[in-house]
Amino acid sequence: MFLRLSAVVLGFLLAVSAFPHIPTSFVLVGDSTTANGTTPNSGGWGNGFCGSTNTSTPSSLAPGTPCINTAHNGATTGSFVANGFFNISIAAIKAEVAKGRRTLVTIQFGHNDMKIAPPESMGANMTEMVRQIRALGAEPVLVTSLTRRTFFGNGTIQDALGPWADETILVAQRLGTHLLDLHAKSIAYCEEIGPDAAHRLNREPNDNTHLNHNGTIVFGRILADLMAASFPYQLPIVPNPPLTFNITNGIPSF
Ligand SMILES: *[C@@H]1O[C@H](CO)[C@@H](O)[C@H](O)[C@H]1NC(C)=O
Ligand SMILES: *[C@@H]1O[C@H](CO)[C@@H](O)[C@H](O)[C@H]1NC(C)=O
Ligand SMILES: *[C@@H]1O[C@H](CO)[C@@H](O)[C@H](O)[C@H]1NC(C)=O
Ligand SMILES: *[C@@H]1O[C@H](CO)[C@@H](O)[C@H](O)[C@H]1NC(C)=O
Ligand SMILES: *[C@@H]1O[C@H](CO)[C@@H](O)[C@H](O)[C@H]1NC(C)=O
Ligand SMILES: *[C@@H]1O[C@H](CO)[C@@H](O)[C@H](O)[C@H]1NC(C)=O
Ligand SMILES: CC(=O)N[C@H]1CO[C@H](CO)[C@@H](O)[C@@H]1O
Repeated sequence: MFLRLSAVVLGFLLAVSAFPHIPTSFVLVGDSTTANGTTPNSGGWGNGFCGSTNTSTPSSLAPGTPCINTAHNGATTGSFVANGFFNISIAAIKAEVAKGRRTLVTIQFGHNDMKIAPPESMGANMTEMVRQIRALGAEPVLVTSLTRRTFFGNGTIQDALGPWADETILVAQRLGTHLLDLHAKSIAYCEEIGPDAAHRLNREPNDNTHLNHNGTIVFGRILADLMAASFPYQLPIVPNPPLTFNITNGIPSF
């Protein structure tokens, strides 16, 4: 019975992923917890979501789906614009929209914004990013900050990013954008797998912020599943049932 049911579920998932979608592109905007990890003090979920031939990281997307990671380590919403990185994002968005593609743009900040200003400052800057992205004919998708994997002795996550996640949610509600609550989902999963397994996903043993290869696979899948749920049956996201099973059930994959 279980096998039969699994076969039906698998068949359904394959059918969904094979469905001819509107040509879609993704552009990622954010800090090091989204970035591709090419520089030290970097490495987020972007490679696991987009895939990376450079690091042999499998993609969460159907083959041929453009996914352009413009996230930059150390960036706040303010410095991302002031240092010209947002202009690089804008150029990528324009190029994808010009090809007639539905272009989804993720925006995730907080890790560095929290070091310099209250949440409302990030919120105001995010609001302006959303306005500009919409003006280009693309769709902003707000993402709450990936959690740091720092634990209290009792096994709960020591969360400092909460107010910045809440601000992101507030901006999404005010502006009516899609919202992926990566902050809540990543806290829940890290608390379920516990500190030892969570720290095996660290880029360096004592770096609880950035992700190694296995970490980008896990959190890239969490992002992909949140995205697929937010746009049901619309996106060229390829399911990974065994990895999603581990994530949903709090089982460490690595
Ligand atoms: C990583 O991201 C940076 C900044 O966007 C970009 O310059 C670089 O080409 C990317 N590297 C790879 C291997 O994708
Ligand atoms: C938001 O942008 C303004 C400049 O427009 C900048 O002064 C401020 O520091 C930025 N806030 C954050 C949190 O980056
Ligand atoms: C980004 O592009 C705009 C429009 O071309 C320009 O006015 C602005 O100076 C650019 N920002 C940076 C930091 O180069
Ligand atoms: C865990 O410890 C922290 C820090 O002492 C405390 O704030 C929190 O309430 C505790 N949580 C639980 C579930 O015991
Ligand atoms: C799921 O977790 C198990 C137990 O750690 C592991 O052996 C397996 O490789 C994981 N599967 C995936 C797809 O990550
Ligand atoms: C990733 O997981 C594999 C399989 O468990 C393991 O062999 C490898 O050492 C891990 N990589 C890192 C960087 O921890
Ligand atoms: C993160 C990573 O492995 N980056 C490598 C990508 O490839 C270039 C050469 O093309 C290397 O210099 C980077 O170290």
